[in-house]
Amino acid sequence: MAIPKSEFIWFDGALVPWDEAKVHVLSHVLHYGTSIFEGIRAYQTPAGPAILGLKAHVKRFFNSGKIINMPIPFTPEQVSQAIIETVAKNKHNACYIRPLAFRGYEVLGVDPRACPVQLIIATWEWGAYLGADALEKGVDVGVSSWRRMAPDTHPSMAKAGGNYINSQMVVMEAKRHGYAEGIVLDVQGYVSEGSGENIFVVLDGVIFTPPRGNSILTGITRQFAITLAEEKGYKVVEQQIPREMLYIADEVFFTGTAAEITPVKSIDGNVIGSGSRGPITEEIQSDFFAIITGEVPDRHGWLTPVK
Ligand code: PPE
Repeated sequence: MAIPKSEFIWFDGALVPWDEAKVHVLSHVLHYGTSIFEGIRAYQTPAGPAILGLKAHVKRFFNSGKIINMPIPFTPEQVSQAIIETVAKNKHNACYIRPLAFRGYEVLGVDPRACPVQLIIATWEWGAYLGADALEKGVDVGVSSWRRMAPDTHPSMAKAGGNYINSQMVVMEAKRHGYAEGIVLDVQGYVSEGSGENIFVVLDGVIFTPPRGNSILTGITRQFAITLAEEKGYKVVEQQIPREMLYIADEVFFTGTAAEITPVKSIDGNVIGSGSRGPITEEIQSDFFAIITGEVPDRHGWLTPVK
């Protein structure tokens, strides 16, 4: 489905009409994937729209820029304010927010440094990422034949445009096989993540997730899930996960801004647990949704009101 248009896109310091936010075809980013981005959501709460994890996302955005040597020509405070302004001016109750910094038009050739760094912030309304039933019923997924990029190749901790060729190969293969999503192993064969989600595995009451060293993007939602699980008294262990641990897991779930907290009901045709959303997944999920929709107090300060 085409992106549902909003009124404005914030572009290099000002809001411009959606259809006018354009770049030159010789912009460096188009040729070499020279961009960093974020995916953020704003949720509808009784007090108006609120942005989830704004501070953490803006911090990761600047860290991504630092990692790939793309200095963002605004301060974190300016970017945060611009995000709030864009959501407000587009009059969303709830939306997905996409800040993107990229190298623009000046020179071509691999070395990007002479090209200006430009910044856009777009917002649109985006529903459940992995399908309407996914949050409740779970999704069928498969392990990809592709591997996540090795740690000394692409920087997985940077949310950089170029990294997403890997994710695209993973998700296209998964869909070709009839799955909703793919799980990708790292270069050593340990579980890394989904094409656009982090992964958690529940086995014998303990919750496992791959650490930074397994070529993951360090997800903001991943950290929210860890916080909520620990608060409930669960032990969360960051450790290398062999593929077969997925098959014998009691529960598996994905976390991500777009995917939120989505249960996995089968992997490579192996039914996970009872083949539907598991009880620990449900507990963390309902806690998460209660906070982000303002049903219970925002005890961790995760929400930023838009107005
Ligand atoms: N791993 C990858 C590779 C990834 O792209 C995401 C987010 C995550 C983990 C989870 O990170 P976080 O959102 O901070 O919890 N993927 C974004 C892009 C999805 C897209 O299709 O574009 C997202 O969820 O917004």
